[in-house]
Amino acid sequence: MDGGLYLIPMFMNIRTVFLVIALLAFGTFAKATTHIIKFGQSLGFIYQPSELVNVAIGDTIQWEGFFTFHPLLATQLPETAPEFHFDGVDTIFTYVPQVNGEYKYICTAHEGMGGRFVVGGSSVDVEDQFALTAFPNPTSDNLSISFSLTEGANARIAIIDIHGKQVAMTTDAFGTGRNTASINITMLPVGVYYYRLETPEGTAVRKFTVSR
Ligand SMILES: [Cu+2]
Repeated sequence: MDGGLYLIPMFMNIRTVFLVIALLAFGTFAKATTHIIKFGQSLGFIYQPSELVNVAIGDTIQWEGFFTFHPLLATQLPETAPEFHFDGVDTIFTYVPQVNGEYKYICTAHEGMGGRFVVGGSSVDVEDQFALTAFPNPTSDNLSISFSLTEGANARIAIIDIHGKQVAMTTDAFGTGRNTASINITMLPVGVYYYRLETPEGTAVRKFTVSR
């Protein structure tokens, strides 16, 4: 009798332990959040919210609006985070960050329309870190891109158009400190472009103009 009464709570305890484990596992899985960012239309030329600081790896960033009118382009990415851009007819675009750090993006059609999100609470402003600049700007035939690295590394410089598509590219080994790379842009038609510096420390994008 005593033994029987003792066994029932034991059995329930084991079940409770499994239940707690299952709930914890589900809770961890279910914690992945979808962060919705709306833009355009009645909101005007802004992203709402334009800032998200509590994003976790594996969360989904979901933009909702008209990308053909407001083309989306990532302008800052931490470390090895893949770049993103979208100007398709779909009214939803999603990105799942896999690297902690600060991400920035813009609408390429409207000056000053941009936003940022911080993953894992760590915020390193890569743009400031690189002190990325280009000259001359506007340019007609050649663009010199100047940037700082805290450690020597192979870096890639891509020229992208307002749709985020790569139109020119160069790769080289660069040293610690200040570096300058030149890229020939004589084949590019007049217009607005971006140069994207991709390094192991992160990726940063800035605008330039081709005029002749
Ligand atoms: Cu826009």
